Amino acid sequence: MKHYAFLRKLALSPRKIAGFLPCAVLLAAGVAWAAPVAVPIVLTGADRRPATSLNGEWASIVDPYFSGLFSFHHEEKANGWFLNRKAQSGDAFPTEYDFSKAPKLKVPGDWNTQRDSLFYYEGPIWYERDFSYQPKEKTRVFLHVGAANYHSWFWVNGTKVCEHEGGFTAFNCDVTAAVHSGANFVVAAVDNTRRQDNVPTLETDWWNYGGLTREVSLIEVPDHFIDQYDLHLSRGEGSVIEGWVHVVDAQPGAKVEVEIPELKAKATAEVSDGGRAAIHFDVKGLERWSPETPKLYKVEVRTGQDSISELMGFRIVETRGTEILLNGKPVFLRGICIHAEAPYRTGRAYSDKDAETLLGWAKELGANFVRLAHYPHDETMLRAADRMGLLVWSENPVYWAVQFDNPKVLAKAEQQLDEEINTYRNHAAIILWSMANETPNTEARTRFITTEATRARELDPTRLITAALLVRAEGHTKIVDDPLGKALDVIGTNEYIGWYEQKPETADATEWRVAYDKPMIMSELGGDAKAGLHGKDSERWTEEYQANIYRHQLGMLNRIPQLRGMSPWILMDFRSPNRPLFGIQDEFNRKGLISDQGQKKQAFFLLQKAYKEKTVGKAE
Ligand code: GCB
Repeated sequence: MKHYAFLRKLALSPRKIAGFLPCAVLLAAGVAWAAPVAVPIVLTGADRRPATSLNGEWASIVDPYFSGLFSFHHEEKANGWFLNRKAQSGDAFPTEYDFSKAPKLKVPGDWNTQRDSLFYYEGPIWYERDFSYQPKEKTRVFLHVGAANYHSWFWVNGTKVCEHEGGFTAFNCDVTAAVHSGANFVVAAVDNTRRQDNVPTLETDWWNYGGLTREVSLIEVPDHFIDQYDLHLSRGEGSVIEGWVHVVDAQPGAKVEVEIPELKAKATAEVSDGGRAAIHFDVKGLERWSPETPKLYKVEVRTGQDSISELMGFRIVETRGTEILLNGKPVFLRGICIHAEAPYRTGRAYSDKDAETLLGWAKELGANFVRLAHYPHDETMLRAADRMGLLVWSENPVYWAVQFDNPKVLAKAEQQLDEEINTYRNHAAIILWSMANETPNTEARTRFITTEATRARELDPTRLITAALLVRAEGHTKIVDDPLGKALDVIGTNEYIGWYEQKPETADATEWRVAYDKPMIMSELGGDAKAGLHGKDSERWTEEYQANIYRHQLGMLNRIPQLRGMSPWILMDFRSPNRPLFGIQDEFNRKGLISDQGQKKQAFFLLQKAYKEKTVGKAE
């Protein structure tokens, strides 16, 4: 993007130097600059660093008018609730809040499923938590936030430490200057108000879960520290691992080491201008990561006093004509879409257990691929996918009709894309970065998403770029010619024959015309069924009707020559306010193959059979 050109010349990503040039970055992002506000940074592998957890119970105050931050004339208050004031006898003014008496909310966790009165709540809520801390010499300390939906503000001991937009990416606020020895407190305000110029925008088909939805911790690093790194297998012959390690505040000539002890392989490189050390080394005897052999290696990344021990797989993904190649061999993606909805308890998923359950079901289905829709999921999902051998489609939340002609919205989308890629770039499981879902075919849209795709390729040229497109029809012919296809490596298409259009049987007579000589993934298909509701194949909402959609779809999919994958909609029922049909939907999208309480529907077994017997998709 144009605003970032001056940063690129310095070979730095805007997020990376955000800590040093906060005002410039805010201006670049089109945000009005009032006072210097620290911009959070990305720490790759944050979950591999020793951390002090701040999970648990936080005091909470619901503040629908945001009077804790804004005065009656809507000016930002100097004595807002972030001061965590305690009333004193003789005070000349009343203190109208008290965190020590306020009810609690659990972190991580959305607020909607924790308190009945917050089920539909959209607005700001304040959080407060006490912690004790002992500052150390030559140590920087970051407040790590796994995700806060959507806009969040953080203060430590009354000092503002950062502000962040975007509900699905992790960020880290430098709190070194704000913490002190002994008792400390952190206050957060989180606002999940939907706005037209947000990403995502006003309309989505999932619940707008608010709050500190993922884990929060304190991470200590030495004063010269590794913030981001990228290590991957080079495309081409042999086994060469390449990439870079970036060191913040690196001394001139500082050394970086990358070691894979199991392979007896080690690289040493010098940090150059801009803080990056280029890595390039041969490894012998490397077992490549794949769904069949999800081999992970311990990788040590070190500089000076700082070190991170990663668990990484190495593999190559590329396209050849209409094929997707994994480690040089054609692969068919037998997949399923997944929302970050927590199995059994509903609400936003965040834990290892949630990930194991969801991805365990995907494995049981016979999948080798999951589309993590429609936003970046928690890193626990990616760690589990690496471990379990599931290829991943990871998605930026440019969903439906965001304001494509608004440069501020582009900056928000790019910021979230940067955070997603820089946080998750070392997960072997991820093969596809998806730019968007079901966007309207307009010039502004095509320009916007092409800009995003260019940005994604610059940040990470090792993966494939995709998006889920809408498809048009002429009679029984489905036509894939959305101009956005030009910007993609792999075309994703969504269709709902048998549910939103025509009958399940119509699929038998449907042909596909695809204008691009590229691999295609049927990124959505399906229909609703209430688990346990039975009837004829022709009766909507029954398990039989849903299974019948799948039966007819499978035949049609096999007739699309360039189809290289599929991810039906969706693994498990999930909450959506668009789905009020009483007694059937009850505010759940019921297109799951499994109910939110874990009951498998008939379509699960039908698809499982097709995946296990490989009767759908190209032979590999
Ligand atoms: C779609 C959307 C997805 C919805 C689904 C549905 O096309 O991509 O987010 O939930 O359809 O169930 O209508």
